Amino acid sequence: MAYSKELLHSLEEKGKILRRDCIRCIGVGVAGHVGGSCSSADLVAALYFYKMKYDPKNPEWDGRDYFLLSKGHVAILQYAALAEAGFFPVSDLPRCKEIGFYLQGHPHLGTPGIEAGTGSLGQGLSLGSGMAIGLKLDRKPNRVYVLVGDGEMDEGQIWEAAMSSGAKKLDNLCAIIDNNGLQAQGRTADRLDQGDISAKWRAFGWNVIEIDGHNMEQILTALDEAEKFKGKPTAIIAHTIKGKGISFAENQVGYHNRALTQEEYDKALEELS
Ligand SMILES: Cc1ncc(C[n+]2csc(CCOP(=O)(O)OP(=O)(O)O)c2C)c(N)n1
Repeated sequence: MAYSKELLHSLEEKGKILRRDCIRCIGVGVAGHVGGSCSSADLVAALYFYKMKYDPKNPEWDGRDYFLLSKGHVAILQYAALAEAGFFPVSDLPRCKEIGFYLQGHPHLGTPGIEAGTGSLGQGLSLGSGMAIGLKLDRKPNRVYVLVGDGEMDEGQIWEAAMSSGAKKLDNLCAIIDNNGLQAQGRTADRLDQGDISAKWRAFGWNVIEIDGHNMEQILTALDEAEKFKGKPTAIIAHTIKGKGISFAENQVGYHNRALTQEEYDKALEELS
């Protein structure tokens, strides 16, 4: 499908806005997940502002699609998307992680638009798989999207969920793998070499699409193809850059979860403006 330049540009801008919101959320002097938020920002922008159906005034709307942030440590990115979509005020974002506040360090039920508590890595795809089975049993057209980290794929539970979702032909389920090549303390390939991940997902019975996770046209094409594809769940392997959009954080493992100095904070916002 051909997408208009205006659409692609507005979604690329959304990606930048989400990154800026994340930086404001993190603030100065307190650790926050800069790297993994920025690598996933374009994917999340496309989901919330192009692909998914939802109603911010009625988060429990029966017709909604489901999004699960399996890499729950980048909760700020989902909060940014939900706020920009109108679920709650953008001005609440900097209060994230305040004790007792509805925006906590990891997603939890009770925050408008959050479908499940995540953050203990490895669990989101199992949750999404169960939701997809439930929707099929109810003969509903809603779709389920799960964002998984490449480091997170070291968790065995991901592969249990991949195997059962493939076997059950859950074509209403789409896993998006943020393949930024880094995890908390090093390169994913050095910690545990996962080999050819496309071949692995395919072997588990999935339709696999590989894209540049910062190319909006490729992202939209993949999401549309995934929706059309019948008989198998789809895994979108998105090749991304950790820290994308912030020069000093790009591809730097040190910015996985880092407290920014005032200078870094200002520079990040300037670069994303
Ligand atoms: C079960 C579990 N073990 C450890 C952690 C701590 N942890 C948080 S993020 C992270 C690295 C995740 O890497 P990746 O999935 O590649 O995330 P990204 O690089 O996209 O931020 C780890 C080990 C956790 N949240 N859950």
